[in-house]
Amino acid sequence: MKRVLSGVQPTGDIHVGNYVGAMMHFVELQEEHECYFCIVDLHALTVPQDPVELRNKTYELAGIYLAIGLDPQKSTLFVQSQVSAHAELAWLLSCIAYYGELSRMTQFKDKSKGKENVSVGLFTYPALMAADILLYQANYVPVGNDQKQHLELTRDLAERFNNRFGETFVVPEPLIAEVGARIMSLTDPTKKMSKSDEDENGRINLLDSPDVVKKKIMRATTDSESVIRYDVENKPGLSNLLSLYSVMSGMSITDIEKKYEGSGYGTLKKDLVDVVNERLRVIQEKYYGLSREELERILREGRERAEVLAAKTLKDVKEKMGLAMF
Ligand code: ATP
Ligand code: LTN
Repeated sequence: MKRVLSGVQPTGDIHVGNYVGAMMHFVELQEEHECYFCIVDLHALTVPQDPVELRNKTYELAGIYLAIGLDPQKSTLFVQSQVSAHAELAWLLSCIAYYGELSRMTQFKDKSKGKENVSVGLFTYPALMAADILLYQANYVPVGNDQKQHLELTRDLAERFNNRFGETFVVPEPLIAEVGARIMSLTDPTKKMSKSDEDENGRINLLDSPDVVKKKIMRATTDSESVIRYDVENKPGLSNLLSLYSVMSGMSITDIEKKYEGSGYGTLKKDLVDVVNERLRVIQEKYYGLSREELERILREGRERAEVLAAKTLKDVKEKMGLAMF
């Protein structure tokens, strides 16, 4: 069975962009792959976090993993910081990575722009992400479009290591969906929907109430025409709603265009509210039925499984790099 690994940061509110761009695919993949999904709390620390909030968000994300349909019998769910091999391999890989290539990462450039104090961790973030993936010898990494460059770097580091020290790492492939890999902000469709956006109306959170979802979708920015047509260039707001509709309903964009031929934006938006709310209702019902004890038990078992595989790779890496092995 091919192996899959992905991670999500326990920060902000998990939104429909995270869901349709990445997390929804985790659920499909667990059926035919050996899956590892982690809560990347060490990545969260690259920008200042309130300690109490960070811990709460870790439980929240674990709950969301289960609520969307990840099954701990099929997938290994764990917290990154609880498997110390991640931090250790990240250091070793940061000694293989070049300063120049990390400087070219667009996420680093975006997140550091205009900030006076930027942590070193934010700069070396992609080496930690590479460690997450390479430790488990993952074949596939399901992510949203914004992570493409980090995946390319991970592949480069794996190949560089293999060339220098001998075959060690599987070179992973990104899995990026054709529709939904880049859901845009509802209020500014030129920006991606983001957890860290100050504008709460730009995103639909998985734990939003039906009323809030309705308000956000009905107010979403569109254009002044009234033709329902997928055209990212000229109609970015409407095209974003069509993508969301398509992935959430399973209908193709062409079929949706046909269904709403002659209808106005209001009709499409109202139906989209129903499609989204129905999906969120199922997720929320499950989410609010989970207990902290249950989540801790699942994450503890996940850590134990993850540690076995991670330790094996780390030992091999240290041996090959010439670190003391007695
Ligand atoms: P931030 O915007 O604050 O950087 P984020 O929303 O990107 O956070 P992450 O935890 O970094 O959240 O991402 C989790 C997963 O969701 C990643 O695979 C990422 O590529 C994907 N993702 C994030 N935003 C979107 C989006 N707007 N559309 C599709 N996928 C997304
Ligand atoms: N960098 C990713 C989160 C992330 C990740 C990973 C994704 C950390 N480690 C390993 C896939 C595989 C993000 O910001 N979305």
